[in-house]
Amino acid sequence: MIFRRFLIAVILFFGSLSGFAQENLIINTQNRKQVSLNGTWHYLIDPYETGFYNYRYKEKGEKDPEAYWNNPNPHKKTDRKEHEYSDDYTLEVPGDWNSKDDVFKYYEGSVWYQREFDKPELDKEERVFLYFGAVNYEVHVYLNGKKLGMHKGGFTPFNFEIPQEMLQKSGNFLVVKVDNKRYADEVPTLNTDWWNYGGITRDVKLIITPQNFIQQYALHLDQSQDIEKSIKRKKFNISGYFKLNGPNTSSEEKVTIEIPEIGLKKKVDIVGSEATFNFDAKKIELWSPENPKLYEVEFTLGETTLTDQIGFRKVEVSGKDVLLNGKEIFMRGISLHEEFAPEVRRANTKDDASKLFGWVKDLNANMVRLAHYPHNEYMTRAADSLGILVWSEIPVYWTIDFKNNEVLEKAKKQLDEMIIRDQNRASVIIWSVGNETPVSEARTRFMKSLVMHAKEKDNTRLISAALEVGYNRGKNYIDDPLGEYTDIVSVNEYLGWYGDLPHAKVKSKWETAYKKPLFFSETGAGAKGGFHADKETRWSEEFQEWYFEETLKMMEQMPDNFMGLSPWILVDFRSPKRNNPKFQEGWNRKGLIDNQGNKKKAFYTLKKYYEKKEKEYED
Ligand code: GCB
Repeated sequence: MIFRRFLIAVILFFGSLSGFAQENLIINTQNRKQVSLNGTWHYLIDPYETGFYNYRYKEKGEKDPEAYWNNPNPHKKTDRKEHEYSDDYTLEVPGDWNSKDDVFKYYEGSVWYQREFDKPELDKEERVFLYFGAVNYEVHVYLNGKKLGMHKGGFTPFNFEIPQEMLQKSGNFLVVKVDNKRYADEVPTLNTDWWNYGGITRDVKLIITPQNFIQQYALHLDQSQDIEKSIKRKKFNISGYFKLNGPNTSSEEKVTIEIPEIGLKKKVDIVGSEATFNFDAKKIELWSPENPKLYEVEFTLGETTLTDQIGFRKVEVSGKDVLLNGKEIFMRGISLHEEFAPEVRRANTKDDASKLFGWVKDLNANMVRLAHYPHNEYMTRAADSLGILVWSEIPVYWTIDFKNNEVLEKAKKQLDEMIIRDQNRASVIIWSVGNETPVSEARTRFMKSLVMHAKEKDNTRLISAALEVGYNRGKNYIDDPLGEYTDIVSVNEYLGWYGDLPHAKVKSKWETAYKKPLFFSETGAGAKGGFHADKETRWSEEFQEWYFEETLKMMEQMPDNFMGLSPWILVDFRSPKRNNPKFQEGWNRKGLIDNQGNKKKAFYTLKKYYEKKEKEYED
C-alpha cells in the first residue's frame, strides 16, 4: 500500500513537470474507449491570479483552502470564503471565452474552469487518461486538490494519467487554470494578425485504456519506393512503427495489423516497448483528392483492437514538381483560420469542419493551408475523407525570439505534437515551420533547426515555411536563405494591395534562386462584403475582384516551377489589428466569404480559375 502511494506520488510529480507531454501523447483518441467531459463548466475570472499566488506572490500550497483548485465548501456561517464555483457563471467546453459576452471580448489572462464527474465503470486493470484537444495557452490541471500537470501551447493536444486510486465514485473535482496572456518568449509571440481566443477551445475527455496499449503508431507507404513500379506491379511497400505504453511492454509482445478489405494480416514483434516494421501489401487503392480512399485498419494488442481510417499515398518533390503518387499536381488551395465567423468564435466541432470544407469544395479547391497553427483533428480527419490536401503549420509567426534557445525548444515541442497527432492523415502533405519570419542569421539558424527536426521526425511529408518576397533589379526575386532547406519554396505575395495597385501585377517579373517547386502561400486583398463601387475603390468587392483577376493573369507568366497557391483567405476573420471603423471593425476583410457567410465577387473569380486548372491537370 505504501509503495503504491509512493508510486502515485512519483507519477503525479513527473506529471506536474510534464511540459513535454508529447512523450505520452495518446493518438487516435476518437476511436478509443472514452467519456466526454464536454459541456457546461463553471468559471472564475482571475486577472490577478489570486487563486494561484498568495499575497507574497508565491504559488499557493496544495491544501490552501484559498487556492482555486480546492473546493472551499464552507459549513459554518462564520467561515470566510473568497471563491466559489457557481451555476451563475458558466462557460461551454469546448469553446472560447471571448465569444461568451462583452466582459470577455478582449480579455487576456487567467480563467479557472471547474466541473465534477463520476468515476466511469472500470475494470481493475484499466487505466484512465485526461485528454485535452487544445487549451490556449498555458494550462494547469488539478483533480481532487492534486496537480496533474501543466502544458503550454494553444493548438496541440496533451494528456495526463489519472491513477484509479485518485478517483472517487462521484463528485471528482476537476479544475483547469487557463491563461492566454501573450509573452515575447512564447510561440506565438506578442504580435499576431488573429484573435487570441482564450479557453478550453477543443474537446476534453477521459480515455480509458487497458494496462498495456498502443499509444502511438504510424502506418504509411514507404516513401522510398518507386511508386510507378509499385502501381504497375500492384504491390506496395508499407512501413511504420508502434510505441506501446504499459508495465508489461518490455517483454516480447506482438501487434497484429489487419486490413480486412484487402485480406491483409501481419504480426509485428515488439521488443522493448517499440517496433518498426516493413512489409508488402497487394491490391491497395491509393489515396488522392480524386479518390480519397481510406481503409479500416485494425491494430490488435492482447485482447484489445484499435481501429483507424487510413489512406496510402506517396508525396515527393521531383525537380520543379510536386508528385502525388507519381503524378504532377497543381495545388488549388485556399488559406483558413480556425474560426467560424458567422458565430464569431473558434471552430471546433465536426459540424464546423464540414461547413468550412463545404465552402472549400464549392470553390473547387483541392488543398487548404491551415494557418497559422495546427487546427483541430476534425479538420484533418475531414480532409482525409473529402480528399483535400493539407498544409499544417506551427505558430512560429513574425517576430519570434529567434536568439532564445528555450523558444526554439517550445517551437519544437509544438512541432512534435502536431506531427504525432496527425502522422496517419494521408491528406497532410506539408508541415510548415512558420510564417513571414524576418531574415537574419539567428532566424535562419532557428528555422533551419525546425526544418531538420521535422524531417527527422517524419519523412513521409514535405517541409515548407511561408517566406517573403525579395526584390532585386526590378524583379520579384525569391532568395530567402531558408529556401535552401525547405522542400517547397513558398512565399506570401501582396503586390497590388500592400504596394501599388493590381494593374502592376501583370508587369511584374518573377525569379527564384531555387530550382524547387514554387508556391504562393498567400495572396489577397480586403473587401467589405456588400460594399460595391468602381474597381479602384479600396474595400469594394470590385477592387478585390480586380486584384484576383490581375493575380490570375500574373500566374500565367510565372516561372515553370510554379505549382500552386493558397490565397488569403477563405473567410473574413477577427483581428484586433484591423481598426478601420467603417470597413474593418476588428475584422481582416481579405476573405472571399464575408463574416456573415456571403460570398464576395472574387470567390467566383478564383472558382472559375480553379475549374480551368482542374481540367488542365486532368489530362
Ligand atoms: C500576411 C500574414 C497573415 C496576415 C495577412 C494580411 O502576410 O501571413 O497572417 O493576416 O498577411 O492580411 O496582411
